[in-house]
Amino acid sequence: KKIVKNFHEASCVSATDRLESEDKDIYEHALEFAKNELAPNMKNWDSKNIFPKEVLRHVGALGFGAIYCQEKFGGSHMNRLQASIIFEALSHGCPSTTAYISIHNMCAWMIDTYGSDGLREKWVPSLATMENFGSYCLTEPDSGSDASSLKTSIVKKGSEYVLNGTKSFISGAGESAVYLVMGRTGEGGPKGISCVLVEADRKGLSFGKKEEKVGWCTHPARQVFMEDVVVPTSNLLGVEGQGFNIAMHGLNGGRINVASVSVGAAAAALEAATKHLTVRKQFGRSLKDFQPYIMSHRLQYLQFKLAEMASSVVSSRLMVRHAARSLDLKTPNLVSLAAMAKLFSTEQCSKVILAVEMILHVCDQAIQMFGGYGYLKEYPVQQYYRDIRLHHIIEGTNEMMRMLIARDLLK
Ligand code: 2MC
Repeated sequence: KKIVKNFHEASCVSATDRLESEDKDIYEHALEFAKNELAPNMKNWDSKNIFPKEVLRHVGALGFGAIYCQEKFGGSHMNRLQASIIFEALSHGCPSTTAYISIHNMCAWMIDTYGSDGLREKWVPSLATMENFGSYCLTEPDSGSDASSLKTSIVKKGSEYVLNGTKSFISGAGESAVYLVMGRTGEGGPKGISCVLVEADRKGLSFGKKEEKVGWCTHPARQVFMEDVVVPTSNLLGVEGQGFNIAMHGLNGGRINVASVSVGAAAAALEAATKHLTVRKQFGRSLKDFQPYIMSHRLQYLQFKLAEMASSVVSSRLMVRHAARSLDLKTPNLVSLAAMAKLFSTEQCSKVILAVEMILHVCDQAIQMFGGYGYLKEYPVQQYYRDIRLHHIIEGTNEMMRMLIARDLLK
């Protein structure tokens, strides 16, 4: 039963345009959930820094906890395009919560793809239902963009590994049951890095304070400290020295997912702005009518602005879905396409949301102290903006995305 309609379903900004009917159903299902279960809570979760565990379990029950993992371990066995569609739809309800779901999915996929059968059987089913949560631990206090210079040590002692080090900005830390830790088992640089699964109850694992963030407030980020944490060598993902490649393969999907979250937030903001222009009247006419015939008026450009915003949403979405299809097909250029999708969408979509704030701001100017709606927390656009602004930084800064694209062109 369809309750929520896809905004402008038959128009140029439709999110389901040209999708196969199965993918269209997936989008609408996720959107309905987002509008019914996420959107009504988004403001409260944000202002009170609530990590909505119970609702995340509903997300798991929908099959969105291990979207692209094997069915035999509880995954939904969907493709990357479908994952992108899901994250875009969910983002309408709460970009911050959706971004965490995307990181969690990256962790589930890494275990499903590189873990032993023992690790898969033990962890993927409960990650799929979101009974348990996962955290991805790459960044350290002194290694962000230069990820392969990380210092966390993983020393083999018989049938065990001993881990020492600190990880920073770890989403879900303190709440997650599993931590996928990239650490050094060998030489300096990427080839000496391995990926080990650390369970939350391991002795020597502890967490820093909950970071106070501008956005992404609906899930915690903390430092993760490891002091002589001992895990069995069977907790290794892949083989020793493969950890950096595993981390990067995870991030290719992560970058597409986070770009999808940006597209969803921008599409939601566009929807809000369009409705606002339609219902709000000033100077005896609806704001949507302030163009083109009152060209001298300060509000003259509202329609053009809306058209530019819609174009940004659609072009970003095309790029994201193109990258997702490339990841499904494992094309050789997938790294650059994922980087392009993230670079383009996160920046364009922030502009879309800034433009929404501008529209509200222009309204404010129009009748002199009309009220700064864009600045009020009552209006979700500021939250969309705060949440997706981080997407210029996480999962590889956009400067690193530019570097990856240029490197591909020049090689
Ligand atoms: N996909 C697949 N393989 C990749 C890859 C990618 N995206 N990026 C690098 N590699 C491979 C690369 O091909 C090479 O493999 P091989 O030697 O087998 O050919 C290996 O990894 C080493 O790569 P580089 O030689 O490029 O290593 P370098 O140290 O120069 O790394 C860079 C460069 C900038 C690409 C990498 O450090 C990077 O991506 N930095 C950004 C870090 C990042 O994204 N952090 C996000 C943290 S997680 C987060 O924010 C969350 C919210 C979860």
